[in-house]
Amino acid sequence: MAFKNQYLADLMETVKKRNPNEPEFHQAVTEVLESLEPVIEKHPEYIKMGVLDSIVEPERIIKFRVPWIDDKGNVHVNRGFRIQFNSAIGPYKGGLRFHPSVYEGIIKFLGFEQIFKNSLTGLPIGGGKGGSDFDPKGKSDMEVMRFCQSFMTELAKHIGPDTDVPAGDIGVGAREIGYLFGQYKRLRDEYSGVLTGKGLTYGGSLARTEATGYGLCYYTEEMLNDHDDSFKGKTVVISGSGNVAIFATQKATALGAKVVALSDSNGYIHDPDGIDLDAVKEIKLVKRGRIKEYVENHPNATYTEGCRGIWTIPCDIALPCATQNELDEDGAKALIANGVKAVCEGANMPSTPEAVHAFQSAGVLFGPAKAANAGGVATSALEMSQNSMRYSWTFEEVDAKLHDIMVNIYHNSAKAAKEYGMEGNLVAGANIAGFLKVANAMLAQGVC
Ligand code: NDP
Ligand code: 2IT
Repeated sequence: MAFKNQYLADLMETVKKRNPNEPEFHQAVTEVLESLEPVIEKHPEYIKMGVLDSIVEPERIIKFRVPWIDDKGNVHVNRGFRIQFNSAIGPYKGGLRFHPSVYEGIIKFLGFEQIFKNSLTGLPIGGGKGGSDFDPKGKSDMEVMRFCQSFMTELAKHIGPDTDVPAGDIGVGAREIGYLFGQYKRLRDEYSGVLTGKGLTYGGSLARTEATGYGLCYYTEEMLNDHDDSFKGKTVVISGSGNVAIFATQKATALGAKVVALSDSNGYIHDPDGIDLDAVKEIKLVKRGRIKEYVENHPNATYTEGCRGIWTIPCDIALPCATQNELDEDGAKALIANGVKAVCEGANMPSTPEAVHAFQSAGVLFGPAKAANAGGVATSALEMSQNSMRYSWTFEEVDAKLHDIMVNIYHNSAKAAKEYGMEGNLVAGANIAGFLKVANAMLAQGVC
């Protein structure tokens, strides 16, 4: 889509020129700037004070070498990144991704999205993201440990509980966070909430593991309730089979839906009887295996090679929970043809712009990632609060706060969309509501 506003068109050109060959970052910025057209027409002060020029430029980019030694004694060198994007409303906060596809553009898009997502939670957290092109798949625990220790040896110089608080993302779960935390503590001689997603024996919060998937379902349920509908009796397709997908499956099932499909980067399973989540947890969380192993013990289930075909399975609700741009226009058209009612994004930017447009044009309820998957980082912020208090809330207390946060995100986004003349457009609503809080904090703090 072309920008009607010349200032925004010029800004987008500058972003592309300054960040060449980073299509994911361009995609994320384009979507946000498009939503902000009516906002800056009403508030020219954001342009005058350079808020938009600043918000698309990271405060700091840290890029470093990560050497490590495998079990056979061979030396490997990976690249590490931490992008500290915006600290207007709190310390930088956002996950670390370990995946071979990671490069600066991926971390930049994720860090940019994180600014608005974190703002939507209503909690005092700025935006940041990091990671490495290291692939934890097929590595031994000792190799992962040595990698994490090397990664943290550099990262520790740049983070801290009041400065920047990383967490998990793709390829970074409890095991990696444990090794990273251990190394930070050793280097700094400091026991603090410098990372979230920690184990429960050393400062982790109850419900953080479940939070992104649960939060996604709380948001989706609220959106459906607002349209006199719910998860009850619905057929659901979820992509991915990692942290977000597994706990989205658990909560959607608890809310009365039947989840019939999951995937990984090789292919997808379809179980018309409803996914047996204990079996998936055993394969993915305990054995770190592949999703195709599921069909060995589930005779009614089928496995298909290739992950994009998952969107051809008929369903009422689709929850993409794997990775960016995994749901394209063809996938969207297949879902729409099969009568999908709602799509909410568990992964970050899983739908291409063409897919989002197809859903919105067809009247499908569409919940964008920065709103729908904010439950993970929101609960990370609750972990930071508990660490600061040196106290822990019960599972039920954290879960209740998470639920309230997701309900508020839905309504605040819906309200912002309406206020700016785009009723029902939850993409624009999330971008506007997320932006306003950060922009006003930036204005108040002066050009800096
Ligand atoms: P995990 O590493 O636990 O799981 C990732 C899942 O996505 C795996 O099933 C993986 O399959 C699949 N996947 C990864 N890359 C690709 C690819 N290129 N094509 C197809 N499938 C792929 O990560 P999470 O569940 O934590 O993260 C999933 C998504 O949710 C990401 O977009 C992440 O940014 C987002 N997210 C995560 C949050 C969290 O708290 N963890 C919070 C908010 C958003 P395979 O095993 O084959 O690689
Ligand atoms: O994309 C995300 O919001 C996350 N990976 C979670 C970040 C966090 O700090 O918990």
